[in-house]
Amino acid sequence: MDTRFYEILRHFDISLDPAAYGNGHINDTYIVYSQPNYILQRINKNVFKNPPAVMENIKGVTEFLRKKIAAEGGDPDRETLTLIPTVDGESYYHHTDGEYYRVYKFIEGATSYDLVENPMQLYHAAKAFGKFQNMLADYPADTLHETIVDFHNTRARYDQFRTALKNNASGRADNCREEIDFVLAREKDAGVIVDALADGSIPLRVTHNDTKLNNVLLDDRTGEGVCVIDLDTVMPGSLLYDYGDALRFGGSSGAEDERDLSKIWFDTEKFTAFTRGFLEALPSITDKERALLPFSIKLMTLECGARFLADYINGDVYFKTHSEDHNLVRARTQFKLVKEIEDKMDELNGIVAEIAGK
Ligand code: ADP
Ligand code: GN1
Ligand code: MG
Repeated sequence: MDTRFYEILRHFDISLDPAAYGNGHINDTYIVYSQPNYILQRINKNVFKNPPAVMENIKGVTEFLRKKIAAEGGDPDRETLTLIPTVDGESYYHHTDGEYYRVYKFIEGATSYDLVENPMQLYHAAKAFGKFQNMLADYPADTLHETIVDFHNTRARYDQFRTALKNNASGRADNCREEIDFVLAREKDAGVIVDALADGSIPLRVTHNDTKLNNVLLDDRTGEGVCVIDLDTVMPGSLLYDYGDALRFGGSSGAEDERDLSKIWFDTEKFTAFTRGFLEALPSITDKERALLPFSIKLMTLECGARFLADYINGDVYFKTHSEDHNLVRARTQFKLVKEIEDKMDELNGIVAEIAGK
């Protein structure tokens, strides 16, 4: 059995570790330089209440993907995450400090982008996320744990938002009345996707649910998608969650935490590139799903903005922050984008119809 996991934990003082890595908002990620390199992660227990269930999902999904990738002649070590087991053969290590750690093979020769540099990156990311959904289409969905309950249930997100307002734990609610009103004024949209899933008018699929551009690695040589990562939220959901969330981030002209809102707009070129890749990869999309694509970007952006704002009001207890108003700044970019998407809705619907040839 591979002893490297113990070695890493013994020789790597995680709490003081200088080799922190990446820009995820949730887990603590470290790079372990060795031959070969590894990624070590401490799972965020505040966000994921049941880390063993998260790991059971990831183990199941990555083993399933490995077989499919190998059968298609691909390289499973590069095209999906590879968990390094502990000496006891477990997929994670529950340390005496109460924390849960896991180790993945570091995927070389590929990059995770925190900012979109050109629309082609979105085309390739869309193909990778679309392919990911395709490969999981026959995964036994009933074996998946719901790692975060109601993750993209926007109605439930509104309930959480109202609870944050009522408690006002940070006392910051008075600093952001305009933003609070922006969220509350749009509640009528909250049920559209959840209701369509519930009445069966759109299908439940196995989805990734966190399709930020930095959760896919793009090949340094070809620019193509290599591997979809950050599998903590793989759960049954809607194709619209993956599409909408990817363009929430990728369709923006700027960073998620850009302070200068004049630099933030919704970029139809990026939108077109992503949509083209996604529709090419997922010909199984239904008419109703396709009709809701632009709307889903607006809803996922509104939902994420409401989550950032709720966290600001709760006192920054969920997302990692690097300044006092980081979550408020993030929420503002999301709301600027929501407004932009609302204004461009007809144009976006027209582009989808054109790409789909409808
Ligand atoms: P979080 O849930 O905090 O977003 P991620 O799993 O997305 O954590 O990891 C954070 C970052 O670490 C990613 O955006 C990526 O840059 C990098 N990363 C994670 N896993 C790997 C891997 N196996 N190989 C290379 N880079 C990785
Ligand atoms: C978090 O883990 P990361 O950084 O890829 C969050 C997403 C948000 C995103 C906003 C488990 O994603 O839902 O959309 O931040 N993940 C979780 O940047 O809450
Ligand atoms: Mg991530």
